[in-house]
Amino acid sequence: MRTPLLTQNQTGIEELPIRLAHRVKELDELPRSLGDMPSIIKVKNWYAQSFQELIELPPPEITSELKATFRDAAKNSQSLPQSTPNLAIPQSKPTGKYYPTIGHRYYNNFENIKCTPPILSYTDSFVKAIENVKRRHDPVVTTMAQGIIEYKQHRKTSMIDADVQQFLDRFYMSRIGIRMLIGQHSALYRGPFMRNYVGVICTRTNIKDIAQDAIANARFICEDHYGLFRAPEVKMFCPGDIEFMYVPSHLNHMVFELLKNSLRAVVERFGPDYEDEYPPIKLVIAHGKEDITIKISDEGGGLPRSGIPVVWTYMYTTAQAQELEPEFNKSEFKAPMAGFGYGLPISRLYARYFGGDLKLISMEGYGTDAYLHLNRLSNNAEKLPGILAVISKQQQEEEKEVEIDLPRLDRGQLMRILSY
Ligand code: W6P
Repeated sequence: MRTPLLTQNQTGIEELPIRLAHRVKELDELPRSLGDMPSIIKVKNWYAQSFQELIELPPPEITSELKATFRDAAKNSQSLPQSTPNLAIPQSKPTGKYYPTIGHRYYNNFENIKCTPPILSYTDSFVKAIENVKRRHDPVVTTMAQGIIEYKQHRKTSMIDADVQQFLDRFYMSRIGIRMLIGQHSALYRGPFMRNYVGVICTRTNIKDIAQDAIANARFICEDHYGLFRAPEVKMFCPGDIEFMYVPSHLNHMVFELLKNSLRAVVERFGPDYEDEYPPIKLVIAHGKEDITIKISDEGGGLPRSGIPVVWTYMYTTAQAQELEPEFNKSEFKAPMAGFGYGLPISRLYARYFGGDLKLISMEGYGTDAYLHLNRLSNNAEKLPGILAVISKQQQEEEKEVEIDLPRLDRGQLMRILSY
């Protein structure tokens, strides 16, 4: 087996085949009653295929002449990392500027270096390969859900729901990590290169803007689904503009998911004919030294306390979807406003991925409060390898050389991020 050149920059992308291999092993070691389900096997094969594709990616041809060219260039330029494995420089970046990547810098004004076709085409084919992996794995969540349905229909053993729950929580968390890794690497290579962004991480994520966006989308989906003229109102309370480092798409996903649940509860409690009487949903944003919390409160009638754990389970939700929607199929699975779906447990995983959490507190007969706790990732940075970066604000505003620091994470957080 040839060793592929996976270490292109320090996004940790070289981890990818290892993670994929771990998932193959875990899927393979599931109790047979679950692991033998056709959909689970399908998913396992995707992971195996992706692993193989990466391992077999032909390495670039690096001639000794090329090596010498780079060595000379490294000598002439103090700041060029001596051991830069990142040989191919994306052509789309402006000349002469430093571009932040994680732990490395990209340069594209190597006057005396020609990025020879083999190297460029390797980097290119590498990014294409990982993007292809990402695309292949798009339907993993729905296919695993299908696998759980198959398992429930063929259940022969006493494997309890808690085991399935634990497995899926781990499995989906790992999926978030893998997709983050690919997304980050591909965004750093391909762009778009936007101000305040490092790959898919926005160093100045504006919660208010994201919440506003999620509110508009969730209300639109709600109106569409129930045929309403006006969905319940969502009142936002936000003390000014709060900016922090986060992955905007994750934040959007979570807030949107919570709002859909609240809107659904309100509309279903009062019925579609009482549009003018819906009590508004309240969205409160608070920030302190450590936490940023978003609370979403609805008066949708709430859940009994015994119903709360059920909201987080994967097995229950598939069962529900199946019973409530006889024509349930894959395409409907992701339908807007559909059931509890997998939206809540997966949103909680997104929150936990960066050290946050998602909690529900309900008053049966009245309504539900969802608390989305986000971690304020420290600017007071310590250099650590990883996939996160903080760019100091002043330096960025001055558009000077950008110093890249990594956020201070406690050991637990770091291990979590690095090990998924
Ligand atoms: C409900 C059930 C629920 C789940 C998640 C968020 C909000 C709500 N409201 O009634």
